[in-house]
Amino acid sequence: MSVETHYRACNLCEAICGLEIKHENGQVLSITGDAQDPFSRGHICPKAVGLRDIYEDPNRLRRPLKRTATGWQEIDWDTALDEVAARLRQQRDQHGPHATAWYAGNPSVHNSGTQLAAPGFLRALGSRSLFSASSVDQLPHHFAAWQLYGHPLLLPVPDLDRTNHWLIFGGNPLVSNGSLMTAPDVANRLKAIQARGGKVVVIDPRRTETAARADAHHFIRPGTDVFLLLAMTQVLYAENLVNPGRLAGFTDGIAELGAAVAEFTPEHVSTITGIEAGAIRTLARELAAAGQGVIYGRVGVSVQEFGGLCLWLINALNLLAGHLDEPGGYMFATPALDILGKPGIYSRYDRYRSRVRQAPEFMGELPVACLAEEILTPGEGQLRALVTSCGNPVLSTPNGAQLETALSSLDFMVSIDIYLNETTRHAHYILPPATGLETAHYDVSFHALAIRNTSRYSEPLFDKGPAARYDWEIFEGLRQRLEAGDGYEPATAPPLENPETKLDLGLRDGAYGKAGLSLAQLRENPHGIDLGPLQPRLPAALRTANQRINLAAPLFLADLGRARRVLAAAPVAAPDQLLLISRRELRSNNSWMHNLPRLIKGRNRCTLQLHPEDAAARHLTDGQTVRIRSRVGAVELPVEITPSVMPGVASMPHGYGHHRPGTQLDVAKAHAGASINDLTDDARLDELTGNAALSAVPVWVEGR
Ligand SMILES: Nc1nc2c(c(=O)[nH]1)N[C@H]1C(S)=C(S)[C@@H](COP(=O)(O)OP(=O)(O)OC[C@H]3O[C@@H](n4cnc5c(=O)[nH]c(N)nc54)[C@H](O)[C@@H]3O)O[C@H]1N2
Ligand SMILES: Nc1nc2c(c(=O)[nH]1)N[C@H]1C(S)=C(S)[C@@H](COP(=O)(O)OP(=O)(O)OC[C@H]3O[C@@H](n4cnc5c(=O)[nH]c(N)nc54)[C@H](O)[C@@H]3O)O[C@H]1N2
Ligand code: SF4
Ligand SMILES: [Mo]
Repeated sequence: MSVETHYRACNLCEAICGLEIKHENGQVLSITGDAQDPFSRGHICPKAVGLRDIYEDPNRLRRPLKRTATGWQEIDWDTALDEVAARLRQQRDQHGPHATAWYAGNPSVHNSGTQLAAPGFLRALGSRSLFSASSVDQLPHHFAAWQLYGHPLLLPVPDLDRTNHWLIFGGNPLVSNGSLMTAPDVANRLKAIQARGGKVVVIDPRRTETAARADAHHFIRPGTDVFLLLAMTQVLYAENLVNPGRLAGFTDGIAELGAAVAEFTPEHVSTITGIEAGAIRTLARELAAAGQGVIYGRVGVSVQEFGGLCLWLINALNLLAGHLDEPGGYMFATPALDILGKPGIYSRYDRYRSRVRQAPEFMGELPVACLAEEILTPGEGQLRALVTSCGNPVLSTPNGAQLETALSSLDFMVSIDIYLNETTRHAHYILPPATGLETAHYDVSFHALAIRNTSRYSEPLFDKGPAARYDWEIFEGLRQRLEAGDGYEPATAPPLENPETKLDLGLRDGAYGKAGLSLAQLRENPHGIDLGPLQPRLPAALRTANQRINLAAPLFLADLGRARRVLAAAPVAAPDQLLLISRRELRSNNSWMHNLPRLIKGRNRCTLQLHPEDAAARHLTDGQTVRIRSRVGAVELPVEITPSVMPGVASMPHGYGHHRPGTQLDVAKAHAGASINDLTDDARLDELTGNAALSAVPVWVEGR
């Protein structure tokens, strides 16, 4: 055979870069950027080669595993699916459907097989004890979108290619490659803003890689963005800079919002945020003065106690400054595949609550910060079984050590995952799907969050072989068995529903269907199809009952009371206490790519970054091992002394902590690090949205 070339989209992060893969005889020879992809234009990051390394990883699971008294045993697929379905049915019969929980992790949205097929399985499971990584990530974004625009998935994105002023709160797109903003090659798009005379400003307690390339950066005390945003809003009103333009015609609550923020003057919030009043005024004035400007917030403002309020105010500021739904501002994509579903009033909020903490459901989910207590607290409705898919909550959710204790107490657990890791080691069965290069893929979510309208479909590069199953086949196999009960007969079972059929129908029914967009057309265009720049979509796209936006929604106004109380109390940090924040690094991806030698090699990146003042106060020297303690636990790490973090702040990456026994991650184990989520506190929640407050966790740091 000769060398062949395959084109596909990288599904490791939200940037969805086009890849050009040279291969021969089932071996990958090289992975480079696809220069013909109109969206990513040849850009890739160092993680792209990870797709090959995952494919070849000897630790990656290829057969179902069953836990037995003498260890893990490989079993065949039909036995595995039969036994798992039987155990799930048994749980349901004994304890009711809601005693079995579900946790979906991040790669679920990077995997169209899971995304399109898991809902069918969940319907068959019938449980409302549903949890996901959304509640350690972006629930506040969904909450604000629901309240303002009527649907949690109607999420605006910064129109990067046309903006002249980009104000970033709590995001580090140069490392994360962008999030809730699909924008491959952020670095060059950022440079282009500057080249056309525009300005990029970053608000972050750490001088990030993005901040280093920006025109201005302000340190902010972690967890206090809500006050800065309130004060910026106040400045717009106080200085007559409110100018919603055509949006005034369908926006309510402008005056009420002005009244609600009136007390939050820049002077009033300066101490708590650590930002001078004059600088706050400048931030607001510049946003208002920018002809084409946008304020954007990401994980840093979402995973904190006031995440919901932060995202409300970020949307409101864009609207008030005239940037919402305007070119160069905060716009809505028009995706080829609609993800909003049928029109109708969205009402999936507080229909039921978590049993122990009474946290309200949102989007059919409960906060994952409540998962461990729901398993550990005895009584009517206690969780007894768990299904995980694409997730590693032991490392990714707050108080992971407590969750581990909880998982080990379950009657039954099954994980659909490619690794035997910190979470799946607690399962009774692990069902490993074919992955990455073996799968077909369409970015259902990320085309809907992209800064240009685009569409791209990827064929599998390698045949998964007859012994493997796709994620969607696992879900469909379980769904059929749950639905058929004892009557399940493999020989007479109907064919599994391939999600590609759904995809094709969705494309042909979608915004570009009439113009000919279909799966067949995408197959003929392996570099993807550009569907043009973002278009204004309001008010037609609104899903609110009256087709208007209410800036003064009662849930937000009520939650301001919580913010007022925090502001009124003197700064709470004890002098010896630091506020812990998380960071990402380019060659890593949450918790699960540390087993790839090419990505993990090099200096140890799992360090605790401290400002020189804080290190001196504790008599610490660079590289020394320190003990970090919080209300819930303690870990040890080498300290990295750097002025790039704000005084009073400690920064550590998330996704490490691979020392736990019983995993099959030979490389990651040798680079174990420590898990930040052994320090983050399950009790800290954004009460409004249910998102975990992973940022600004009080910790104590001392030399050993
Ligand atoms: N302190 C702190 N905690 C955080 C964060 C933070 O910034 N700070 N970030 C949060 C965020 S934003 C997120 S999204 C979460 C992520 O939280 P999780 O989604 O729980 O964790 P991941 O590390 O992404 O785990 C992905 C899992 O999917 C598996 N996997 C990979 N590919 C496939 C596949 O094709 N099919 C299947 N079935 N499984 C696959 C991997 O083996 C791994 O077990 O972590 C959150 N936790
Ligand atoms: N290389 C790499 N890329 C990734 C991932 C990865 O793990 N590695 N994960 C992917 C996932 S799941 C996601 S969700 C995205 C996330 O994408 P981003 O949100 O862009 O990524 P983060 O690096 O978490 O950026 C959060 C920033 O918030 C800052 N921060 C922390 N607390 C506060 C605060 O209180 N206020 C303010 N203003 N800032 C604060 C942190 O210092 C950090 O710089 O990245 C995705 N891409
Ligand atoms: S930026 Fe994201 S999508 Fe692009 S190559 Fe890197 S991991 Fe893949
Ligand atoms: Mo995430």
